[in-house]
Amino acid sequence: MRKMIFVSMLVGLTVLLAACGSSAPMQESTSSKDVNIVVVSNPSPAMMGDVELMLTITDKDGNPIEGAAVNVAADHTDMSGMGMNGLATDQDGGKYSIKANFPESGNWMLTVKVTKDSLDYKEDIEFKVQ
Ligand SMILES: [Cu+2]
Repeated sequence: MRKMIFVSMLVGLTVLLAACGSSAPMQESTSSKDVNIVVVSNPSPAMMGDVELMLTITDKDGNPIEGAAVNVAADHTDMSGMGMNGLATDQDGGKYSIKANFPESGNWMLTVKVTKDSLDYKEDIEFKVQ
């Protein structure tokens, strides 16, 4: 519990510092670089069957985004009706992990949704399964 409070204070401080350090006017639109998502799979490259996806999520300054709700959806690009999704587990340090079972190889599309406070970010990431 104490750790959680510390983390949220740290993130709050980071946001404040970024806001003070920037002389640019506030912008409403969320550019695709406000949040960076890097996905690594285990095994790598991903194989058909059980795969662990590890996501590293950082803000535009490279600071980890911790304590966010991270929903990962996977869709088989070549077909419809093969979607699955779930909430990734927070591993601290801006890292999140989720296990998935890919029933088929081919081109999949991961849709990662990151929500935290006023942040509401979504990104599609192409993902190949061998
Ligand atoms: Cu399929």
